[in-house]
Amino acid sequence: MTDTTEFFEGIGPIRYAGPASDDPLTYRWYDADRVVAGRRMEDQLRMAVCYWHSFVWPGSDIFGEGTLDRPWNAPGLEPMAAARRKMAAAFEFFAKLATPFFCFHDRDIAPAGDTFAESCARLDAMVDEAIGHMERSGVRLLWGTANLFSHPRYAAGSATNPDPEVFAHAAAQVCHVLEATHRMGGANYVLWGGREGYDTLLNTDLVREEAQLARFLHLVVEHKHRIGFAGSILIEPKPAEPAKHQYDHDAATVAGFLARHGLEGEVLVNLEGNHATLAGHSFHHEVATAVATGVFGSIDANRGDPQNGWDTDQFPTSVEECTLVLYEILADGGFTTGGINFDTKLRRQSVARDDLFHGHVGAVDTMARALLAAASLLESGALADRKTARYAGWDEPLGARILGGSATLADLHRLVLDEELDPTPDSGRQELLENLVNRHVERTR
Ligand code: XUL
Ligand code: CO
Repeated sequence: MTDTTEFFEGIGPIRYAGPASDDPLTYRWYDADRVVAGRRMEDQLRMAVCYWHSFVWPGSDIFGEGTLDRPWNAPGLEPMAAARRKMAAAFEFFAKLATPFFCFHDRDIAPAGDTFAESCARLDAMVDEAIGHMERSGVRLLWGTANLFSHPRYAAGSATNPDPEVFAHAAAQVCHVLEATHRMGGANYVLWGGREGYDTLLNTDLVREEAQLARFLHLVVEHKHRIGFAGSILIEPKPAEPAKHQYDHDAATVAGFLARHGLEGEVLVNLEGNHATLAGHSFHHEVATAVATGVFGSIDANRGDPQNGWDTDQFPTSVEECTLVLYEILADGGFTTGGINFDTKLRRQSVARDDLFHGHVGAVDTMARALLAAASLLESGALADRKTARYAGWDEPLGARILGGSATLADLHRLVLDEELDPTPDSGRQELLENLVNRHVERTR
């Protein structure tokens, strides 16, 4: 039976109230029906709440236990009754926040059973429960994923495990969750490989592990086509944590891996802000690189903390940073199957139940305001015009000869000698361009 307790009494639904609103539980920028760059804001941003940090995580860290007020995680309940209660809380939250999507791992929504068969049966029952909630609330699934990192069997990796029986187990689990995602009408399926890497090279065969990972992805892609899943398969790059080194390090590494193994066009990336920081990149860099290499799919919008070097998964608050990210996405034509998942968690001291709303309301408004600034920047054409002018030489005869392959190294040697070529540097105008971006961020209403 579906739990009918109201967990967030007196809150929501969160409504648009305009930039002058001082009520912290209203949207000042997110106006779902407002058309921006040709689409409703809701359809342009495709925002999702993640199940795990918001409804599963109790506020524990490696030094301490849970701190958060999470009455849906009532101890002592039978595991499936507890799962139903947690799901009722989650869907109440999604509907009250009024964002269109959510994301989940199999283990977030259904407890593992004693056998693989029991785990599958429990997941199927909770998928049915979720479909009921989705039909009633209109909330949709941005992506599903399998947890291939918590169970001890995956300590040495799932696809990249030295034991093929573990590979088989991971394949069986992904097969089941991919089919569940399909049944729920999910727009994407994500693979995050936290354990696909190594802790020491002393016991690791890099050649074998790369071949195993490629084989695994081919199996997933084949199965996607077999069952008629129309969504995208996405890899979520991260350089480290929990593995010391993770194979899907960043967007460029994944693009190279896909090309090496004939997976181009079949697998895209889900890029996370905090993972970019951990890789020594900006979020902007990761998105621009994925667009440039043809692997862009979706994003997990969160941020790290410059004072520490781990995945803090904080709510996004920088309009400027998100403007640059959304500018690249809009310039590429906007999201197709992808969207914005808030893979965000509260601070451990944010113990009040409504802190979950404050975190998300701020994140939604940050993305909405960034969308307005990105659209204004794109519409002005200023950055694109500057880039076109900067590379104009490449459309002239010399550039065309070089890129067309008709000029040899020796030809260019002769050309520089004969014509005494002596190019003068042009200003890169970085400061002017940074100020231009800021003007769009400041003025957008
Ligand atoms: C871990 C992470 C995951 C993925 C889904 O850093 O980001 O939550 O988003 O497995
Ligand atoms: Co993530």
